[in-house]
Amino acid sequence: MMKEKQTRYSDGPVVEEAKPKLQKPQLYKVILLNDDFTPMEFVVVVLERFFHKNREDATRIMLHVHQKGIGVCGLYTREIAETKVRMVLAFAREQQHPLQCTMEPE
Ligand code: TYC
Repeated sequence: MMKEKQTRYSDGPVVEEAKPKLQKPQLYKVILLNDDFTPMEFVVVVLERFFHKNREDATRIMLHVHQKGIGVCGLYTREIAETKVRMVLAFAREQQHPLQCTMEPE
């Protein structure tokens, strides 16, 4: 077992052990934007289906976006966030809703 981080050789140089560095990945906010046409119920379903929100949280987030114009659905690493955005947009277009979804660094 490694007990000390520094080893001092008499009065000589202090030797530092290399610290193993694990970088935390940059996280991205996945964002929903309000519009006048997408039904509230559809947005709630999107939040349940793609962001694993329960109905209560999904409704709260949908109403926040409806009232403020923008809102965060969740925080994800870049590739997961990109996939969520694509899936939401594909689902909305399939149902012919103009819902907009995007991402930005945390
Ligand atoms: N504003 C929409 C309506 O009144 C509801 C809505 C909420 C649409 C959130 C988009 O991201 C959205 N039907």
